[in-house]
Formats: sequence, C-alpha cells, structure tokens
Amino acid sequence: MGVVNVTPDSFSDGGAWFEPSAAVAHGLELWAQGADILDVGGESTRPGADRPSVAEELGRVLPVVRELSAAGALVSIDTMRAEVAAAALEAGAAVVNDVSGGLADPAMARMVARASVPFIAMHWRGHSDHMQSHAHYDEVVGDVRAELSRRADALLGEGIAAERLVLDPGFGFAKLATHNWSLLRHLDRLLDLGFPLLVGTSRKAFLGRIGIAEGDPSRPPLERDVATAATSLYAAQAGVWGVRVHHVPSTLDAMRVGRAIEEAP
Ligand code: PMM
Repeated sequence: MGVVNVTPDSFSDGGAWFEPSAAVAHGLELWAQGADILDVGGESTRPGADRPSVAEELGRVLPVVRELSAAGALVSIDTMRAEVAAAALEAGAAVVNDVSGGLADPAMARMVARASVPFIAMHWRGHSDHMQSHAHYDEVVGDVRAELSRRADALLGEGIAAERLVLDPGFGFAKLATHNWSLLRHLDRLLDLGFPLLVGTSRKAFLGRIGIAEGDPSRPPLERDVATAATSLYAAQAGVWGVRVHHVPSTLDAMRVGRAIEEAP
C-alpha cells in the first residue's frame, strides 16, 4: 500500500503533495512502481496535529480519489469520518482505512457495513493532539491484542463481514518506541486473532532512532526508508496481509529479496 497524503503538515513528507495535481501525479508514480493499493488521506495524524474541517478534508481527498480511481488504481480512503469515507467511495475508492477503527465516528461502521467494502481498523486510543498521553500498557502486545479483538467484535456486531475486516496494530499511535518494537516482534500473537493484518511503520519516529546515540538528533523522516523496508520485510515474513509505505521501490525490493530466498532450492 502506497501512501498519498494530501495534507500540508504530515510528518513524513511535509506537504509535498498538498496540491491535488501533485498528489495525483505522486499516486500514479507509486502505482507504476508497484503499489497494489493507494491510500489517500487528507488529515495529518502526526502527534499533536489539529484536525481539518470536514469540508477541508473533502476538498483535499475527493479530486485525488476520483482521478486515481478513474486511472484504474485501487484506492483506499484514510479517514476517521463516515461522511468523508462515503463521499470517497462514491468517487471511486474501494477500501476504507480508519486509524480509529470506527471509534472516532459512531456512524462509520454502519456506513461501511452498508457499502460492503473492506475496512481497515487500526488500534487507537484517542486523537493525535493527546494520543501520546495514552501510551501506557501493562503488557503492550496483550493489551493491543485485547483491544483489537474487542474492536473487531464490535465491528462485526455492526454488520461488517468478517472477511472484509483487516486489523492494524497502529505503530506510533499511543505507542513509545519500545511498544512498537515489541508489537513487531510478536506479530504472531496479533495474527492469531484470525484477521488479516496491515502494518504501517513507514518513516515513523522509532525508526529514526536506529543507530543514533542518546541525545543526538533523530534521522529525518526522508532518511528512514531503508529501515522501513527492513521492518516491512520482517512483517511480511511474519505473515501480514499488507504493509503501508511512502517509498514503494525500496520496500518492494526488500520483498523481492525475501521471495528470492524463500524460492531458492
Ligand atoms: N499511519 C498513518 C496514517 N494512516 N493507517 C493505517 N492503517 N496504519 C498506519 O500505521 C497509519 C495509517 C500515519 O502516517 P502518515 O502521516 O505518514 O500517513
């Protein structure tokens, strides 16, 4: 899954694709590079971010969803708002990716159930302006597993079909670096919930600390793609359904390495 952020303030690409035409061109490039799904989002979820209005979010994503879908790409809409998701589905999107797993908008699950489209539900404990204050766990893998399991039960109860539900541990969302590493190491315990898993580690802060001494500045987001390819390959080998990345060629190369090793006699 390739990331198309139509935002002025995402941590990972700093608004490089904020103009709809630039976002469309970027999406088409990711598609040509081999992404299977293009994830279009109009709300930055970086820690501390303010939310755009519904009208602003719609104005950002709809032209991009429309053009990328018309070009034949499989588009997912990355939103926490049922109204935005519904409009994006109308404009050609085929998947809904909600970082709140349906918690932020009580109308989301029913809308997705009615539309009969795949739903990606991420582990979430609150909006970005305060999420890091919720980064407390007794045992992070068990706690995230239990919360995802409860969320899945609630979503199925609202009518979303089990075969259309994908879960996501939510790397970097109400998580410290140590939580992210533990979740990666123990993906098997999340996979045994029985749902496909999406993993989105791309360019996240914990990857910017690899090989950096305490007190030294982190590696900037644009220099985290090698680490992203490594974590994404690790996740793929653990058996996840998908990985969400900003730079498609590097992760795809890593996947090809994994495949070549697996297929070697
Ligand atoms: N991360 C971000 C945005 N959307 N969606 C899913 N399902 N999983 C994620 O980990 C995720 C997401 C934040 O990253 P970005 O600002 O670079 O898009």
